[in-house]
Amino acid sequence: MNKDNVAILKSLQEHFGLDTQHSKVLVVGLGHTGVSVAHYLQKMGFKFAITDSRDKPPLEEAFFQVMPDTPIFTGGFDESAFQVATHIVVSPGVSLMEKSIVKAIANGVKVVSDIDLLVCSISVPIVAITGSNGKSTVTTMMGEMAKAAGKKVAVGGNLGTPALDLLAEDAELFVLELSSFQLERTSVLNATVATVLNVSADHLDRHDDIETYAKEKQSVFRGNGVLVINRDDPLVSSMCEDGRSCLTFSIKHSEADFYLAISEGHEFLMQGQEVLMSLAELPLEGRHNAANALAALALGTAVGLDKTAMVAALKVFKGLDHRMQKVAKIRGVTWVNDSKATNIGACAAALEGYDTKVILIAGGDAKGADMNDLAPIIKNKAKSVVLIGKDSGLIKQAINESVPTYSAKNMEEAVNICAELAQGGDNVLLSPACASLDQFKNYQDRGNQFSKAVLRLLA
Ligand code: UMA
Ligand code: ADP
Repeated sequence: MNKDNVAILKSLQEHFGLDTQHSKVLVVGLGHTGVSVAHYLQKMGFKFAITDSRDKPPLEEAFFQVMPDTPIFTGGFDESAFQVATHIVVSPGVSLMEKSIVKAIANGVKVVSDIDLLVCSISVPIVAITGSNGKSTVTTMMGEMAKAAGKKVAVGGNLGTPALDLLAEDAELFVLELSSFQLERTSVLNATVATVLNVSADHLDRHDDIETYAKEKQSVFRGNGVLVINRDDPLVSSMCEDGRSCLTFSIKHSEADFYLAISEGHEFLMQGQEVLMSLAELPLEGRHNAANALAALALGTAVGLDKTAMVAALKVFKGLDHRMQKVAKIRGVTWVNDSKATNIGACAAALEGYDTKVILIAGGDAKGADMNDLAPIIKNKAKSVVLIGKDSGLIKQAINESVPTYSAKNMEEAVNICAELAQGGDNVLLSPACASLDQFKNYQDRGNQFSKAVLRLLA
């Protein structure tokens, strides 16, 4: 449940020195986070302004309609606005290394995140989920499990609904997907249970190196809640802390609390000696989704969800669009849309799930990742690779002719090349290992263009 306003203001004052009389808050970024923060600050009676570096942020007009009196500075981060601010709430898409922000922090301005504001506003358990891959899947799974167990649950964060908008739901449980950007600017999170699902190279254009990125992820464990640890990931395993209650999951080791076991040729999701369900009953493709299900079961167990309800929810969970989503089977060729694979780890997990070699479509913006890390698995699991996008050269170079590569100008051409290469029984997988923004509006647009081009093959 939400705290009452008096308790919220007390908590904000204690943690951040925020008070409605003296504090002046600058909201940096007029995106979904910025708008949710503005609504929150207005409701709580704070003085605030907004700045966005773009000339015309798309949400500006709609925002102006509902809050015409809010000062908005666009077309650059306004120095004068930073000078009068006592606190800044920086949207996750804006780097803390921005000149104006670095200067403001050096001058004693305090950084508060939307997640901090949420934490100070509720008195119910939080389940916090981070990792390089699988966050959205596990967050959604957890939400479905909690609903099946009869909980009034609010599900959001990086997943889509900004954390502060979830307050409207006055829920008894919050399930939050948190990105490394959200975590790096959050200081008071104390989740009842938290997990780092895995750590693989991502966003290295924003973080100094993978160790720094892993540290940001690890901060999800701040406080004294239960840790849910992936035993199969060495970077995550090393995050176990002495004296903390810890649940482990694994698809490789039966010593974990939640694990996979084989019996008479069938695999089962297990907790200790108890069979929870057969893996065949999980309607999702890929072994990484077995890991996701085990993680979700561990998280649910830590907040006391009913086991039967959790398992029932998993058995009907169909997964999210653009993640290992089967588009069509045409003339014996199966086409799979994994457009959300925006980093090497996700593409590698997708490839690992196949027993036979696939035709892979990859490429886009590599975000500073080293494509040499992807080359061995491509060599093992791809029979040919069709490359698209800005950093296709990096992948081609890394593959170094160990697998035939083809270049395509756009998605339609990539699909057509795959259609020529594929024979009955083949799988064609779009799993780009890169961000999409160099050629597409977003990963959804990339996935939709893929699906449309595939369906045109039917004509
Ligand atoms: N902005 C600037 N200057 C900059 C960069 C951004 O002024 O240099 C402005 C943008 O113009 C925008 C505003 O800042 O108007 C806010 O941008 P934002 O990028 O923080 O976007 P939001 O709309 O607030 O969405 C954010 C998350 N976006 C990012 O982290 C990039 C959303 O995650 C999240 O769903 C939302 O908050 C609610 O919590 C998206 C995402 O891509 C899905 N996340 C990354 C990922 O999953 O890999 C981390
Ligand atoms: P995130 O929210 O962390 O981006 P998603 O659930 O949206 O995670 O999945 C993103 C990509 O990662 C998809 O390509 C999906 O197939 C892949 N993926 C999902 N779970 C895992 C996992 N546990 N390990 C590796 N890759 C995964």
